[in-house]
Amino acid sequence: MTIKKENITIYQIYPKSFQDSNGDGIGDINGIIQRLDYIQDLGVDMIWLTPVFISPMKDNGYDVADYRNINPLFGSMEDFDRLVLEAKKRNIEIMLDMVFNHTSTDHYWFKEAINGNKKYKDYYIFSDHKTNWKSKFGGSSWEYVESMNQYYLHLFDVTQADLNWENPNVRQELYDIVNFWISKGVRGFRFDVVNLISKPEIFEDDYEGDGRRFYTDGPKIHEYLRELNKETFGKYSDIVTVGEMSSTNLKDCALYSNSEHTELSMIFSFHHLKVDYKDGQKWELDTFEPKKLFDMWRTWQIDLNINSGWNALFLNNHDQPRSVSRFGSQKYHSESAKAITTALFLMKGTPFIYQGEEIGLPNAHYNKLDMFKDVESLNYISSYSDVKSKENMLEILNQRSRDNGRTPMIWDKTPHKGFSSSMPWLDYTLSEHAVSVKESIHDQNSILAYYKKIIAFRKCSKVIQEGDIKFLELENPNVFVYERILENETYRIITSFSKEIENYNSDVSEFEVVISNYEINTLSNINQLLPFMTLVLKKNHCN
Ligand code: TEU
Ligand code: CA
Repeated sequence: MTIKKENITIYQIYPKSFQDSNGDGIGDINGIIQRLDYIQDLGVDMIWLTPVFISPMKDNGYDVADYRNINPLFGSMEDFDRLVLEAKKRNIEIMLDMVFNHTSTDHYWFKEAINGNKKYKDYYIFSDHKTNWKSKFGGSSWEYVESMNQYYLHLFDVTQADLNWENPNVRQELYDIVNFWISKGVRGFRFDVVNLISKPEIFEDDYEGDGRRFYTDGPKIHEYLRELNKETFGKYSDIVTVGEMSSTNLKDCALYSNSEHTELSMIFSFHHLKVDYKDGQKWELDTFEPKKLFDMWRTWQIDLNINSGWNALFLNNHDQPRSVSRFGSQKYHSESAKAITTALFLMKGTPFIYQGEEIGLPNAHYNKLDMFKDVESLNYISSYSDVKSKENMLEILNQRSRDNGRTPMIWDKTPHKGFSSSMPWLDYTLSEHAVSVKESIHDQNSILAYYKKIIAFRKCSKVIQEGDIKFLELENPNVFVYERILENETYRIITSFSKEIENYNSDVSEFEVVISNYEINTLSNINQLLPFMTLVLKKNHCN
């Protein structure tokens, strides 16, 4: 099969938490190789690995100190080469994570810069004055370097210094890195927070916000992405790219993912993952109203389609709490996991499954603050411990911490869950709803079995891959309905996001049931939907 954004499903691996092969409690590349048959059996076409490069791991690899070598924690370059080869044998390609907005302050370039090497000083953003911009991980986004009497910019952690994309030498270095990995057989790239790389010419205080309006989707962003494309992956027809777009907008995203292929294949946007934030604040809890999610999905689908852009379809990744805990239900754990994925993955775009999602892995449900390990969570605890109680912070972290998505995989129910032979670097989820891969494989009704069904269905359906999308029943607060249409075929996908039985009337006599998360084979009239019921219905106009 030729790799095309329309017909592939991508599986994201967070290597640290996937499979440990040497008993140090940390997942590694050889562990991934051991699990390739499982991944192939799922039916996915590409694996995205979050960063496995040399790194002090302050931000779990998003602080890269050497882009061309593998972190010994994860293995060696030989291991990586074997992974590429073994994956290809199974018709699976590898996507790497390129963190090009910033490097670790341990990177040779940064060390040279603060040692007074002028060439490398111009690789970063140094300034005599700081602005009032906030780092995305808390605190100021400028750090003072005494020996230079200057500040450097870090939009993320203080150990993640922003690169100066204005400098053509920096851009060339980064393009060479992409080409290096292409020559190793890599066929996919995810570009981390790539819409933040173009900074303004003048740095000024932001009196309306935290500074992001000055550098998000910045002045030269499209110019830089076009150059990156032209100098690297744009020379090949079988490479898939996705840009992570932080706090972005529809207009730029249509350009980033335009069908002329001058920038990237597709985008990750996050507006749909802020629908349960109170007043946009990550650390403030709010009740989830499904209609807010539906509205956001519809907006992004319709707008990117009209403007020839392309969405990545996802609810989970290593920065997000688990979708089943967030938008689903504990009581209807299995039904809700299946419903959510049906609604999401049959829309127009490229689906991304995040490790563990396919077995319905829930949030961490930790019972102690010190079980959290993520730099963002630790910064949160230290900045709020004076104003919030421990219980309150624990409740919030159990819903919002990035560690919810980073707990190790549960392969079986032995003490170390088949993940490792010793204590894992981060505790397993304590949730009683966690089901192992082993249990799932033997259960025809498992979430895993259902994911396989959806992936396989998508793979052989041109309508789902390429058809138009039309949304119905826009005012319904709990039921999400759309049709996918191509030539003489129509699929109607109806999904309830309600824990209750929904009164819902619809004449579907022209349709047949193709997939459902409840045992239903035929139906002519719908009167009600059971909790988290999903139905994939098909109408053939020639009949
Ligand atoms: O994430 C960017 C990003 O904006 C998120 O970290 C976001 O701020 C956070 O999830 C909100 O709570 C990317 C990577 O995915 C993330 O793991 C890195 O920490 C970050 O970039 C810096 O490289
Ligand atoms: Ca290991």
